[in-house]
Amino acid sequence: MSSPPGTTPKPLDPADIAGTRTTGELAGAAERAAAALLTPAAPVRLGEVVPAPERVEPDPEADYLLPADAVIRVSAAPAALAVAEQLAALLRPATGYPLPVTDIAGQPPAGGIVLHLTGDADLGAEGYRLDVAADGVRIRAGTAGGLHHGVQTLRQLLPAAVESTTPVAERWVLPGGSILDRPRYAHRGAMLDVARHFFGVTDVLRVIDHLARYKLNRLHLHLTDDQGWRIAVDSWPRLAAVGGATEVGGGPGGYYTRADYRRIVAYAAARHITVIPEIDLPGHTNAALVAHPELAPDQTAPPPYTGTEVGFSYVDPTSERTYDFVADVLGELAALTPGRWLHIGGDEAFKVPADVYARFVERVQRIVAGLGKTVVGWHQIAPAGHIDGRVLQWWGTSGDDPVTADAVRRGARVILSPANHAYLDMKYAPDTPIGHDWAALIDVRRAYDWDPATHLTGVPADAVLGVEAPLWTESVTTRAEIEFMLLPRLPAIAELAWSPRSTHDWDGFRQRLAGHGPRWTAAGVEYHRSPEVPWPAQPPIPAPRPAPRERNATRSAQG
Ligand code: TNX
Repeated sequence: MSSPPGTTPKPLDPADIAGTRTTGELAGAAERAAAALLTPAAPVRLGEVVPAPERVEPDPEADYLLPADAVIRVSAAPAALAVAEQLAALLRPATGYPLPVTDIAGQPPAGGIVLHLTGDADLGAEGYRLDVAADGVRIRAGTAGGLHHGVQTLRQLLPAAVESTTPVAERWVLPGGSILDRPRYAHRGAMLDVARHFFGVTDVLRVIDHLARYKLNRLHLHLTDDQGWRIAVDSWPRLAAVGGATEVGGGPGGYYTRADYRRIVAYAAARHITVIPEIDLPGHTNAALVAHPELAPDQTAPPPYTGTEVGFSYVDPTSERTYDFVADVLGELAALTPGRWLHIGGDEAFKVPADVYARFVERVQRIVAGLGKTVVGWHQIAPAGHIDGRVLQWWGTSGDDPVTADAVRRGARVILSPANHAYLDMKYAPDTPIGHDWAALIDVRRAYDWDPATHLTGVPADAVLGVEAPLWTESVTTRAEIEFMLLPRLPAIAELAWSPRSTHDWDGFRQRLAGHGPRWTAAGVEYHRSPEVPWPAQPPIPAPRPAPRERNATRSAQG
């Protein structure tokens, strides 16, 4: 039963072992398994892409073998050239091929990989078309962003070993046929909480890589909270210097300099991802109050906070000094942020009376508008007055929220982050070593099985801008732990955000997702080996071991 070339190697087939009686037969089974391990991996099938493409037309006669002397040819526009250089940088380590990038005009038309910026309006701002033929691969798009997404698809169509950082002997075959692909939603995001635990620039860049792989286009950074202030503000230097020195559990904390933040924004932009920075107001501000007691309602510095409770702190909404602070901080952040959005938080300001809170939010919304930005806030800001373009990020658990529905009737748009489906800080299962469970246990199926268009009663499909998966980090302390919580649920959320509803199919999804396990392994990335996904056999990957300390925020489910 040795695997013919071109089939997936299977180390030890349980059926093979079950039927085995003698030691000779056992040795035979082991030999076959060893032989299978040496056979080349099956070529990926054209539809085996996450998120699922809009349209897939395989042509088994048209497989393409990438030759060692392949050239990447690209339209002569700087943004397209940058995409081509990234493709080359992705493919060079594992293939060991030189893959020079050249201008499309100067080269003969056939062979190699072509990235072609066309005027194709029907592909939209982010769509692409990918054609694999026996003599070459072509990606066409109306924008560099579309080419970038096409490149992510191309990458997934190569054998998993393409993710290796060192050269691998492999037949670099792409399956023949055509893909036409466009996103369902304009907003496809993830959030990283760098306030509860601080993560350095390289960790954030790695998260951006994961977003890019799955065609996400927004990174929301939760930059401030009770436990730490993570962004340098020139006009209020104590915020980062003093407020940045703490984190959950008593670690050293940290903050991003302006140069650090710019580096994150630029790296994201090069991957067609917009950074949405959040300054959480008026609550979740203990770290700011430690640095600036004059902002506190009693003008007294609170002790630094390294626990995981919420809802106790707030900047004084009746003091003009507070609005100076808000205007200065948001002004500097707006100047550093090329993206359209500023997130003002707004969640869990339990100690601020409702009418005072609404007036505070309205004033901060006007400050954001005055800076030329569009305001985003957690859905708690819903009762405040409408301002042009405002966006509510809904994190409830019930699907029924009349206050948010009313804000939508008044003109607000919604990003969906239902905590019981999209919160990546929730445990997968009761025995997940880190994470919370106040909203739900979220296995891969639960992350996947909901529909953004119909999730919120009274919020019509056209009011939904998209989907975002937040990772709160009260219990997440390392890059490996970030990846363990992201993978494999982030691709599930990405598919909800990108793929047409007509492709939605749990069984098909988990089969396609399974092929990503070996990719992450080849890339040295930790992931949770969910039992719901039929991962191909490969060496077991140990789960990250949590440090011994208090990890669970105290919280009850709320909508
Ligand atoms: C709720 S979601 C919070 C965060 C916590 C998270 C823990 C939201 C806007 N606020 O402060 O970190 O739950 O799951």
